[in-house]
Amino acid sequence: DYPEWLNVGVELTDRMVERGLGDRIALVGNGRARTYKELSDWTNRLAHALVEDYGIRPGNRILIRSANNPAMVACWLAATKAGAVVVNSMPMLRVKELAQIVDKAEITHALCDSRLMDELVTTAKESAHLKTVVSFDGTANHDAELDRAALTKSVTFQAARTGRDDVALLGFTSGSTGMPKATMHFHRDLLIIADGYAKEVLGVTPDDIFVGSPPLAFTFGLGGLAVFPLRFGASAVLLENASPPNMIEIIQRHRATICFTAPTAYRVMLRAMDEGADLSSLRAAVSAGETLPGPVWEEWRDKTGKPLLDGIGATEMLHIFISNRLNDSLPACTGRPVSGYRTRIVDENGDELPRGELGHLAVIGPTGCRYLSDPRQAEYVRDGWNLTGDTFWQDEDDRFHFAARSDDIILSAGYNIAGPDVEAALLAHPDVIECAVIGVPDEARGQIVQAHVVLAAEVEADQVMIERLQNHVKSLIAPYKYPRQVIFCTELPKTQTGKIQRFRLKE
Ligand code: 3SK
Repeated sequence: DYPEWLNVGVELTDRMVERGLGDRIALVGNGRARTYKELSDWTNRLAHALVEDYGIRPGNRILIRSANNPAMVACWLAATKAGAVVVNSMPMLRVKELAQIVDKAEITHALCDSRLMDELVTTAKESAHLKTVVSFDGTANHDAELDRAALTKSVTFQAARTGRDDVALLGFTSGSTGMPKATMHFHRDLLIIADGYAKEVLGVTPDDIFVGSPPLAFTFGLGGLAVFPLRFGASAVLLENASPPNMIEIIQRHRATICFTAPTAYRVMLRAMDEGADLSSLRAAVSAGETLPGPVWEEWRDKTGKPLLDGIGATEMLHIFISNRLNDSLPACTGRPVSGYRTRIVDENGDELPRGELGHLAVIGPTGCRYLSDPRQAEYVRDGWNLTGDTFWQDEDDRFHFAARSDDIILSAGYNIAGPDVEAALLAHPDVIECAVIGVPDEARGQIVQAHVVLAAEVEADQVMIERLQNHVKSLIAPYKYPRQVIFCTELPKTQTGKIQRFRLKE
């Protein structure tokens, strides 16, 4: 039940000041902390500049290019207050990828961290749509074009009269297939994910301090590191460098209470705890974006006494829609739907399958799925149900269990093998840092299991190690699942949001 006229930029800033939270810290980053009152004033000044100096009007599509820092959040909120439709993008994107986004979303204006201008200026030169690129200062100095324009503006701003169902955000899928899709999200969607997942699953309060690694350009990061803290008067520490060692240092320094990151980083945190790192301030640790192996969940619970909260989300649905709960969590299990979402397991025809059977995960809910002018809408959304591309099964207790991305089920000698089962077994070996499992064609078996493994630095990558890993897998899971081929590598191909690109290993 949200009011008909709603602007999420206002809700996350000015409204918090009205609620008496103005003196609390909202955002920390690049050596400075900003209160809610400062964030409200800052975003209002920026919004004036966007409207008065750069001609931004409701409905204009704006791209923001930055690493995670408070200035990026301020630009996003200011553009939203002005009624623009925002696409957040990552610093790693190059001209080709930027041009795809600019074309698809018909971007007219871009706000860019002054340290990252080159690629965007080149993109604008070649674009029929993008005409205005404005720099902002992502450091704490406030000394770039937009900052200077905002300096003298008023700290009050009459936000655009946006409807709750007006589009506020375009989320681009990570494009693991090379053809990114844009998903449309309304002003109300950004509140729904906070009032659903963040309230119900995390129980966020103003005393929480958020930290994490996903880029704000990825809706996992925008929710977890901006919308969730700001909706509840909590604080977020934003890191331009969110490498696991940096995150560990920041968690300890700020006594962070909620962390959003991926399983690989949690594995590094576990090793750091062995070396004495104190992560006891974390009351909730959210893992998504990749499968969380059962052994990592177990070790985390043993060391911290708390569960690692695995969940599945999608840019299409804006955020996490199935999740474990702090008091209801199991290893190798994704949990139950978040309030407001319904999920089911279906066959190729969209018919629901009985409990225990593997099938395609379908989800329906208030936040999606609406692709921006894309014929693939009909392929991925049937009768309102979004087919996520994941293979899952549901147990008798209504919990959902991930098997594999539907493309990653391996059919070998009549067996269905879920690549993530083999990966979890390999990851339980102390010498394995990361791995990815795929099926490769084989004359006798149809497909065989091939593992790509990154070993710890000091370990010899030889035939003895291959056999050791194969025997290790056979000792943990059904022997027919063992990797008949093991390839050692120094790193795995990943999307810019950190997902392993198994399709590139297949290529
Ligand atoms: O894993 C994802 O793709 C995702 C996307 C958006 C929000 C949350 C998640 C986990």
